[in-house]
Amino acid sequence: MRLSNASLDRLPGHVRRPGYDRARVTPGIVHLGVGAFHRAHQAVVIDDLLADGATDWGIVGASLRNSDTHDALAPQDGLYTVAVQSGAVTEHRVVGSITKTEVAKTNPARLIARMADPATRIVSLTITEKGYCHRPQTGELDEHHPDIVHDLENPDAPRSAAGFIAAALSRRKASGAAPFTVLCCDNLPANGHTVGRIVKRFAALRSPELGDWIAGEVAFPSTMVDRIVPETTDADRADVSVALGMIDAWPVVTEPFTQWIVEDRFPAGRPDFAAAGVQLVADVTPFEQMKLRLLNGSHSALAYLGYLAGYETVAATMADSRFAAYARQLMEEAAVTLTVPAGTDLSAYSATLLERFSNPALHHHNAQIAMDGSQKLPQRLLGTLRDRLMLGLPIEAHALAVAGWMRYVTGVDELGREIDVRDPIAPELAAAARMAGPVADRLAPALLDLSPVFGTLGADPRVRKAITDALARLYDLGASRAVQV
Ligand code: CS2
Repeated sequence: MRLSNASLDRLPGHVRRPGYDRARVTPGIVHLGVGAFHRAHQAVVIDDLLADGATDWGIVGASLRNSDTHDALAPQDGLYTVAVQSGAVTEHRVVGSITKTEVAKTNPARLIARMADPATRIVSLTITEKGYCHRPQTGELDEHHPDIVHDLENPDAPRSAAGFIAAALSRRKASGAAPFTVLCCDNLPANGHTVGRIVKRFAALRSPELGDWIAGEVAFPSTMVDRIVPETTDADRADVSVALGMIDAWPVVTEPFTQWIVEDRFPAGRPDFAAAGVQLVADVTPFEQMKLRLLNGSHSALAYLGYLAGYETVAATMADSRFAAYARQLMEEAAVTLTVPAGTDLSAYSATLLERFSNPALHHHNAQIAMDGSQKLPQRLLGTLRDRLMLGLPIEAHALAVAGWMRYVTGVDELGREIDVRDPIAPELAAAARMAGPVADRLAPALLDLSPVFGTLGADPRVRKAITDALARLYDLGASRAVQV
């Protein structure tokens, strides 16, 4: 038996299921990037709100590239399980808020029409950092990105998120309909402003008039999103199907913790997010910076250095007390650069992070977090580094994290085994590594010269020295000993 509307009432009693009639739900949100993170985060919030009666806020979940999520969920009427894991306990919940799935590539016109429909009041996104086709260091649209070049030539059959948003907004402008709100749920700095800047620039390249209309009419609120959601494995699929007594082709596995902080700017309306525990605030910046620098910064550092030391998951890395101490040190160093968000105790926040990273039930692979480092480093590690220099503080711990990335992207681990380096600029990284060889004082400067990642920071002699020294230590001692800085 397969999970679907028809089999819902055959689920065992311990599995929570949608507390509303799915047939009455109509779509109010189009979500771009319907991956594991969205399904364990926003879609759960909406599931709660639908149960509270907000039935006009169903989600149409679109994948921009692959059809795999659609292929798994369509036969299940969009239903899937969220398995919340903590220690030995797993709670299962079937979520019903995604009422339809689309594959943008298969039928771009249908997705644009759905986004252009006035019933769509929010277009939200989790397309990962690289999905924005931007320059991570400056936050500007990369006008030479192949998808952007393609979308400017084919505005009605785009590939990028910016292309779809501009196409749908152009349709709404032409028909006199009010625009939707664009809600970015990715780990980008000032994510609303950033996606706003990218979309406005893209639209202006299409037509200055469209660019002006978007600049004047469309809201791009910022958000801070947080829940650790590892990639689903076949073992997860098997475990969930046993617990359900039926097959779920694509459940998601996550931790108990979840947080969503949203800038309250929705001219086209929004569901009553607060009723589902979302924090609505006037300014997300301090929350977002805290999360990017404390959580994601140490996550990336653990991923590179833990991987190099031979650990497969974050929890396994954290079980080595040297790495746990290093993560704590990174958090302390990042904390002094932050404006503390109202009502937050940074040491309690950091303690919770260390506990979350150590959750042995979550098999969060270091390799997954290590992916796309060129897009992640600026907001996760380099901002802290820059601020600490300005404050006249030492930067060794953060320099070592960057050195960890450098050694990782050479594509060879400490035992000489090949690393599958996944990054939009992987060829450039590989070329730099090949030219320099595994020699710290050649490799570090070669990578620091990559201005899309390091900007002007890479030219600062203090940064060059600290990172080169850290990389030399890493080559001399190996990651497990180097983290004892
Ligand atoms: C992780 C994040 O994969 C990564 O880069 O650091 O996905 C992290 O798990 C989430 O941001 C937690 O909210």
